[in-house]
Amino acid sequence: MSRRNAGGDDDHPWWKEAVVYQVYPKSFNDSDGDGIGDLAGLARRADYLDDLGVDAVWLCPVYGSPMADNGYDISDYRSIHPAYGDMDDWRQVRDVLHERDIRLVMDLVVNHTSDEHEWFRRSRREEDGYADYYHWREGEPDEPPNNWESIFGGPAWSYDEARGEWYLHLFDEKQPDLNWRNSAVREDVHGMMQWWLDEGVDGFRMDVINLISKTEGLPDGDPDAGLTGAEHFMNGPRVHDRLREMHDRVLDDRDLLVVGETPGASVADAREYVGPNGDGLSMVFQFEHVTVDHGDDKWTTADVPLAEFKEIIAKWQAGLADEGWNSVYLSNHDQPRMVSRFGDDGEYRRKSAKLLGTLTHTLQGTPFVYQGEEIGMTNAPFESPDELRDVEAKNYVERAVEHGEADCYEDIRETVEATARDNARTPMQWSDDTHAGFTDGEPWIECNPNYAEVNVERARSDPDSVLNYYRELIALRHERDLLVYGEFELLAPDDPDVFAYSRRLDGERGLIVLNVAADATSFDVPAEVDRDGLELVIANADDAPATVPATLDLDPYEARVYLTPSQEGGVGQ
Ligand code: TEU
Repeated sequence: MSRRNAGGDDDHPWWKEAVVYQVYPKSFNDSDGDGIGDLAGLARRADYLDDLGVDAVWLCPVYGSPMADNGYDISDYRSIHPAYGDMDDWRQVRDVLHERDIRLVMDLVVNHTSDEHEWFRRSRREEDGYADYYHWREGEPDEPPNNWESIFGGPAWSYDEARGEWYLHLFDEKQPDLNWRNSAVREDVHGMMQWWLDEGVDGFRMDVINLISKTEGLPDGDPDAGLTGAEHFMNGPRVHDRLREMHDRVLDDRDLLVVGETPGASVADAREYVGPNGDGLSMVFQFEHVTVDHGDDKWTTADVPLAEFKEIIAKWQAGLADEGWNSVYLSNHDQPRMVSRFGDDGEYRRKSAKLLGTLTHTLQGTPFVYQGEEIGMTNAPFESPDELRDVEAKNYVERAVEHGEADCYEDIRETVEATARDNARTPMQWSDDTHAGFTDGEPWIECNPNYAEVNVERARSDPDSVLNYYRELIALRHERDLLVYGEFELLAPDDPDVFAYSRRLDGERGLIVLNVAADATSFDVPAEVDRDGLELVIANADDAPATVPATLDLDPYEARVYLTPSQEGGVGQ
C-alpha cells in the first residue's frame, strides 16, 4: 500500500509528499437534484478519492456568496452557501476525508469580498470603523480615479451612487478589493482564518494573494505594459509584510499546506514568498507556464515551441530547488482542459492525457490534479454565448462584439472554446447516465457531450484507462522519494518534440522521456545519462522496453519513466 501523508519532519513535511486533488464543488457531484454540486455529493465521493490515492483535497469556495464569480465573491466567510449545504455538511466532508487520511485545504479569498458582504455594506454607508475597509476615491462619476484595468476586462473602478465615490475592483464590479493598509481588515481576516483552523482545516489556497498590496496613492499605470496598473498591484510594496504578519499571527507552528496563487510572479518573487527564509508559504501557483501561449491577453493565443515550455519548467524547477518548493499543475478551474491545450483531445486523448499526467507526477514539487483530469476530460463545445456561464468569458464576448473586434459570436467562437474557463467547469463525468451521473436535475452548465465515452464508470473497468494510469502514478509517487525530492535536470533542451529529464537522489536515478508530439520519433539518450540499472516503472505504451536502449523509438505521445531500484528496501516502507 502507498504511504499516504507519511512526511513528518521539517525537511519532509506531508505536503511535499502529497498529491492534491482540486474540487470545484459546483461541478463535482450533486446530491439533491438542483443541478448544482454540493458538499453531500462530495462526501459521497470520498471513496473515489481514496481509491485514486490522493492525499489532500483543495476545495474551491463554498462560502456564502451571490455567485457573481462562482463563490470567489464572498459575502460571508463563516457560512456555507445554501446550494452547497451547511456547516454540518462541511464537517461531514472534513470527517469522511480525515477518516481516510485525506487532508482538507480550503480556498481563502481575501484580496476582495463580495459587494454584498457586511463589511462593504457598512463601508458604503461609511459606518464607524468601516469607511476605509475598501479602496474608495472621490471623483466625478464619469472619470475613474486612475487608469487601472480589471482582470475581467474594463476599468477596475465602479462608481457607487450610495456613497458618491469610486471603489476599486481588480476583478468584477461585485468583487471590491479590501484595503490591506487598514489593520482592522487584517485582524478580521486573521480571525476568520483562525476560525477555520479551529474547525480542523489542513491548509489554505490563497486566492490572488500577491495582489493584496497596492502602491500608495494608487497612481496611473503604464498603458502600454499589458494589464494596465499591474505594476502597482502585482507583488506590491507591502505584500511580504502582510504575509509575514499573517504567518506569525495565524499560521506559524502548524502543519499546514499553504499555497499562494500568484499571477505574474517571477521565480525571484516566488523565492520571497516560499520557504522559511521567505514569507513561509509552502509553495505558490506560478503562471508562467500557463500564460506562455497567451498573446496580448488570454484571448489571443500563440503557438509555443516545446523548447520554450521546457525552459520555463526547468527554470522553475531549478529556481525553487534549494530553498522553497514548487507546485506542479497544468490545469485548474481557470484554465482550459490540459489534454485539449497541451495534448491531443482527438485520436490521442488517452495517450496524451497519460503523458501530461506523467509530467506532473515526475517533476519536483507537489502535483495538483484538477477534477476530471484523471479521466482525460476535454474542452467542451459552446455553440452559443448563452451556453457560457463564466463572467470573464461573457464579458469578453460582449466587449468583443461591442468594440467591433467581432461581428458576432461565431467569429470568436473558436477562441472562446479554446480558452474559456467554462471548459474546466462542465460537470464531472461520472457515468454515461443522463447528465453524466452528475445530477438528477438540470445541470447549471451543460455537460460535455463526450460523457458517454469519457466517464469514471467506464474508466474504472478499463485497465488501460487514464484513471487507472493516474492511480499508478500516484502510488509510484508515494513509493519513491526520488520522484518527490530528487534533483531535476533537463536533457536535450532543444529537442522540439521530446521532453526528457533526469532525477537524482542520493544513489538513486531516474530518466523520464515524453514524446510531446503526434508523430513517432526517436530519441538518443544523451551521453551524460548513465543508463545502467534503470528499469521501466511506468509507461503509456505496452511495448516499451524494460531497460534503456541507446536510442528510444517513441510512438506519438509516448511516455516512459525509468528508475533505478529503490534503495529503501522496496515499496511501502
Ligand atoms: O484567479 C486569479 C487570476 O488572476 C486568474 O486565474 C484569472 O481568474 C484567470 O486566469 C483570468 O483568465 C483567481 C481564481 O482562481 C478565479 O477563479 C477567480 O475568478 C479570481 O481569482 C478572482 O477571485
